[in-house]
Amino acid sequence: MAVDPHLLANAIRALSMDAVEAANSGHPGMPMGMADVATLLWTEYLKHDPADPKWPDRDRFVLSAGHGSMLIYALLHLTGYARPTIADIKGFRQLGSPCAGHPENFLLDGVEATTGPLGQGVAMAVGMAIAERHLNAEYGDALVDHRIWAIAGDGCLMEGVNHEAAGLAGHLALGRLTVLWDDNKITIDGATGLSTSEDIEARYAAYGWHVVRCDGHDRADVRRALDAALADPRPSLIACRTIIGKGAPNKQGTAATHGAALGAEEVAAARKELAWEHAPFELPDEIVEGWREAGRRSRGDHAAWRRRLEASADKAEFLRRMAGDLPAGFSLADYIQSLIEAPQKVATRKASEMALEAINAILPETIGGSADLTGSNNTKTKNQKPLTKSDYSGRYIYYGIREFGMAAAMNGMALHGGIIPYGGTFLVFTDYARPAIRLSALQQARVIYVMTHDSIGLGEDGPTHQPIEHLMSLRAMPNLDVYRPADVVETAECWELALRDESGPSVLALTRQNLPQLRTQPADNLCAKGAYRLRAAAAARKVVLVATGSEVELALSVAEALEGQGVGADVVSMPCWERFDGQDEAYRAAILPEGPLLVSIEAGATLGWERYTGRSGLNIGLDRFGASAPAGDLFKHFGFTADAIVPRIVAALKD
Ligand SMILES: Cc1ncc(C[n+]2csc(CCOP(=O)(O)OP(=O)(O)O)c2C)c(N)n1
Ligand SMILES: [Mg+2]
Repeated sequence: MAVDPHLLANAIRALSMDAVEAANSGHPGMPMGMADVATLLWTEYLKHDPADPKWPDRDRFVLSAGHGSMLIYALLHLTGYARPTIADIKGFRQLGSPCAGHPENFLLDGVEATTGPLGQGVAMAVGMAIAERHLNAEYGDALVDHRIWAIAGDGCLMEGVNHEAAGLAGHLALGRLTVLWDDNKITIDGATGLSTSEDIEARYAAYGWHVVRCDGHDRADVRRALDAALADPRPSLIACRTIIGKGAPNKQGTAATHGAALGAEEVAAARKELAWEHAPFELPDEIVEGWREAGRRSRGDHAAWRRRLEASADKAEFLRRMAGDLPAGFSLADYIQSLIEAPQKVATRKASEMALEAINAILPETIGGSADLTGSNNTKTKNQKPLTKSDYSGRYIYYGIREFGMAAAMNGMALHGGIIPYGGTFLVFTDYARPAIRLSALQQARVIYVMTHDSIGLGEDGPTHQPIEHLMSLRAMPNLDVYRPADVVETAECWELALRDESGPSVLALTRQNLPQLRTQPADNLCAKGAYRLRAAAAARKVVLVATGSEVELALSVAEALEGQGVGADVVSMPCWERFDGQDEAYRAAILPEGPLLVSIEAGATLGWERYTGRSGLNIGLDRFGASAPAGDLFKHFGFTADAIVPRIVAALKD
């Protein structure tokens, strides 16, 4: 016999308030307010199989309002996922429990995205919806035919990124996407009326979305809205009018329920109000069985899908792509060999395009794009046609001027699986995308950022466009590999490393200006070690020059000049700090030995180079904003010439 849906929803409410109470920390209001909507969604609409949480054709559910994390922990537990267990939930927000403060994708199956930074969940859901349609275009309905659901709060729909993401979703007509808005008219500071009076429904309609409203506590009305969303070809926003903290009789409807334990007294009152007589964390068998039964709902769909997969000629390739494995034997060696045979003097942004020509021809899983700088970022290759609402099979996305939205969408694509997304803008605008880059890193998502115009070398556009602190600030981010290749060969090597790194994002910092090919001998991937000796001192070694990107060429000319004065100088190219730091002590000491004067040269903030050069080393960089002028004039003006640098080194050697 079917269990009363109110009881199912109250199980979410009870678990949420009890877990927050036990932790004396967390957000009971949102899960209690959205319990009814989520119950209907998860018991009748969401296609998933708790016995196989990675089933590729499952629906994706994103809790964009990540502070309501107890909602998803309760849903996963109740529908029968192996984790979280009740013990995990009892450990909510404590060390060792997968029930972290906010949901983290790598801690629990069924948590498709790490959320909490408001707005980004919606934007990642847009990326997932792009991935779904793209893979559907490639593999057909038999293998790819699912939906993306997101729950967003008032906060998600205030954040700027929701504008970028919703604009893109409307433009691409991503009808598989449904955003359920927890329209409770409350945020932390109080009523939403304190800070906003916009018409969100009109705004979403203007983006080209289907918009429908319902009473989030009236099951029939929520069903009507969900059915309307399913029937409409556009992305849907469902405004669910809810009462935050519903069930807590004295606090519901107020900000007091948003982000604090309700307190023993109010929890007791809520138990009475909900007629929930069970002790904390105790769930009656009949309610658990009701939920488990709902969790088994899609088993038949799953089995039918498995049969279609077995019968599909695409099986092996589809599974390879969904697993994130590169094709067996993937390598850029032939392309790199062609460079050794016929050296090229090109900007590294152009070198990136050349590498991509080779990559995109052999990796069908790449989807490129740019935030309206395609011709400057060199992100589009000849074989890429645009991904549009009339042809989702395209492998190039015109993201428009939406850096944050682009980066978040790329996270969504990478998390969905089957796709390796890369996208470009100017390096200086990583600031616009940074919150999503941070989530790429935290979520261990393979997203490749093609960031061009990487220094004052971009020239006349001036200081607004010239990155200074960007390389260093990106290097400060955990689990992000920052590459700054010095020539066409290093660029290809760095691309290969970025593609091979399944468990994290990479930034490729690339030049606008041409650079000579410095690597002319066949070799293994030297960038893999992060830094390597490009030139060994001829005279007795007194100096080791460490440089990145466009300044490696300069370092070579400085070394030549020093050698002319009888001063032996190594040149170390260091395209990737993170990789170098991962080498053993012997390798690091061989490349950056004790004794010689260590000199860093990079046209950006010097902060941090001391870790390699020591306190007595010399750090040549730029700790002020740039200026508008041709690149050559700027390098001269700011002292990035051998004539300016050699005397500084000679003086330092005398100290
Ligand atoms: C980018 C970002 N800014 C601020 C916060 C802190 N924060 C968490 S929840 C919240 C209020 C969100 O209001 P709403 O989405 O309406 O959630 P509700 O109170 O209804 O649960 C804020 C400001 C955050 N998590 N992310
Ligand atoms: Mg709210």
